[in-house]
Amino acid sequence: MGKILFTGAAGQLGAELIAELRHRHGVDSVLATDIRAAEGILKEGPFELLDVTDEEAIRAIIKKHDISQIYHLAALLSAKAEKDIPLSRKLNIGSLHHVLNAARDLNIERVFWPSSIAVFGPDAISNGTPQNSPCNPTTVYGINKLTGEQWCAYYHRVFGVDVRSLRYPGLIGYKTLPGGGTTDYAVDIYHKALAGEPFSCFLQADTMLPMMYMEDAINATLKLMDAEPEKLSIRTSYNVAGMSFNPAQISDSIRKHIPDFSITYEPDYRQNIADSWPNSIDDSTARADWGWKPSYNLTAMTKDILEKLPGYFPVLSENL
Ligand code: AKB
Repeated sequence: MGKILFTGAAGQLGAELIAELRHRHGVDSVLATDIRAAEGILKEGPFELLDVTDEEAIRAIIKKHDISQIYHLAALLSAKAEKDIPLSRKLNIGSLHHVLNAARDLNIERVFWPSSIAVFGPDAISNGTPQNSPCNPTTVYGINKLTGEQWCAYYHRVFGVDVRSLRYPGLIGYKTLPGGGTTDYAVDIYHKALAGEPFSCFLQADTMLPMMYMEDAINATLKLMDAEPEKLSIRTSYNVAGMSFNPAQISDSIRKHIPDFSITYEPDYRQNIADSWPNSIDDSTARADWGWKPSYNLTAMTKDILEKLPGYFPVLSENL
């Protein structure tokens, strides 16, 4: 097998997936790339600067490093995408085309591309949203994700590109500080709680959203990428679920460890984005096809983060 290429490596998901894959296959087997210089663990292995809107630059890196798998994570998250439609199209959709074309032309064995629960809009069944629920997203980010899913399915069907995808819920980890997402409040809240500060939440207390602890997200991603191709009945993107909660419930779970923690609610434009997304997700197809099963609920995640975060110096990230 050749090397594994990551784009958007400095993001919330990239940094942790890279650490796990380097642990499994050796440091030199994973090439991290990002538009920003390497920080933190990304300095501990091969790294190149890469602007994924430059198709030739992607192809040059693939050839130079003998790449056989690609995790294409570079993207603007939902809140940022709403503020810059041209950049979000160029980055979230344009670069996906560059990667899919390169995968087709340069014999890449496998590609991973992240989708999101943002593909679902207000028409979707909001509790236990099924895999094939009507989508009709109303956000810039969701429109791009739904488009990207269809392109992945097309490249698989027509060109045989083995591209795989998950519809991630809000991802919660403590090793990076996400920037630009609607579900980011559920990461920031732990940092404020541990600093002994009150938290001002940009969503209302009862805004229920699907979420997933980073450990589960890493596990789901690598399980999907390791699955035999014949097992995969979905070539757009798989629903995956971890837990669902609202801001009031996560603050209650923190208060069990930090009784003085306080939260106030000041909803902004991100409330509309959150209101258009499901409350909870049905992931039975992922469970049946490749054995997906989450391990963390809200109680277990809060305990783990509050124990481990104090020893960490998270890096700011704006990709998935
Ligand atoms: C975001 O909030 O933009 C992301 C997502 C749900 O895709 N975390």
